[in-house]
Amino acid sequence: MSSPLSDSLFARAKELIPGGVNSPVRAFRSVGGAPFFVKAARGAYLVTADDRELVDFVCTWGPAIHGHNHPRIKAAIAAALENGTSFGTPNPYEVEMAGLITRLVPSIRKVRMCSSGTEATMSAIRLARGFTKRDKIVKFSGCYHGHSDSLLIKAGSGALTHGHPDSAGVPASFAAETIVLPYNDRAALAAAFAAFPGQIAGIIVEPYCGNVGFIMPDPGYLAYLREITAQHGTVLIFDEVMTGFRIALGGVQQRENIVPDLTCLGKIIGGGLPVGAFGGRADIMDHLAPLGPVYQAGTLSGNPLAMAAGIAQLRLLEELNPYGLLDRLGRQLADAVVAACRTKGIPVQAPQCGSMFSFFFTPTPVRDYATALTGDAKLFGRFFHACLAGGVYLAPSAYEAGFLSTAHDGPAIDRACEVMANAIHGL
Ligand code: HOZ
Repeated sequence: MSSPLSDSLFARAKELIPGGVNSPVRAFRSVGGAPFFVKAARGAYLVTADDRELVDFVCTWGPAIHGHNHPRIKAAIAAALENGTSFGTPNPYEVEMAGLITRLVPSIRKVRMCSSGTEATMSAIRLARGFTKRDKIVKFSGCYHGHSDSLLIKAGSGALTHGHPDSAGVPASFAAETIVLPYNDRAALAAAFAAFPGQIAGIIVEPYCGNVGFIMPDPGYLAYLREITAQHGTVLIFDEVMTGFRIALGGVQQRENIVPDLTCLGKIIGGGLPVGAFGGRADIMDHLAPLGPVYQAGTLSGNPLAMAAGIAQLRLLEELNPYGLLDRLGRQLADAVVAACRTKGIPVQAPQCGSMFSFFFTPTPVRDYATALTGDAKLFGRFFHACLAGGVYLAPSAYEAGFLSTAHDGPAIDRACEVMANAIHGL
């Protein structure tokens, strides 16, 4: 979707910013072509620098669950702005936010705010290590937990998309403390506990994976994680940066009825402003400085504008309880693509839960990293570009989840279903 304005902005950006982007997932390298530039976003739509309107299924990578620039969130930010942008002291907003989070996600008895999902997962890992006095952690291949050293190993998202799931720059000695296992594989986990008795500080998992495409757990798998971690005194960390307040008000843990020890949050709780949070059992959280020996800090943690935006977003979710609507929209979209693929004879897997979805062009059911890679990424690239030409924006990677918002209800979803079905027919 090149245009003179986007092309010249990108040319200039490439001179000044590595790859022309401030986060690799925004580059179009795996689907081909060049990213477009956006000057505004409203409801379900992005407005490009060239005045094209696109139905947006990236939703700023998850936060925009009420659509872009919702009037209530805008008003909350504007009101907070009157009082200042950052205080560097405790503020009333962060207390209100902590109250909301602990009420809506009952496994979180105490919470610490930070500025990104990466900070949340990095800090939760350090806390698990400090609490257990053990060094090893377990993560699952294809899960992405931000870009801290311990976690950038067999990682999903941009790391996988751009072919560097084990990032350069992570010392081998750090990586040696991270045990990487296949998701949904109970035997592999049992073997790891047997191989490293009393050494595993924590398991971190995206309970529903969103960074290798969208993948759900086998029935009973999350309960197994809870059981085996409890047996071994290992901290169970749910990374709900994507799924928190999106899959349900109380996240995947509410939907699956699992109580993790720690939970990482981000995206939705910032209402579109930079934010992260981690929280859980009070006895673990009290190991954080200033009460305990595990250090964690941040100049803009609990930032009043981000807190005000997040509070407005969470209150709106409580008021509207939109999860039935979001699931209906998600199913409508998945059904439209699956039906078109069936007509055309294209094998597809379309996992979807509520407002998260993805499409893998493969006959193989997708339940982990290895099966996700069976998807035809080249075909996905053609599908992506056909959608974009028709005015629908999906994440520019076969290995990212799609996101819906309440604003997609109505003309946006109908238009998207038609465009996406036509895109399949044209492949
Ligand atoms: N976590 C998101 C990708 N799966 C988006 C954040 C980023 O820019 O990497």
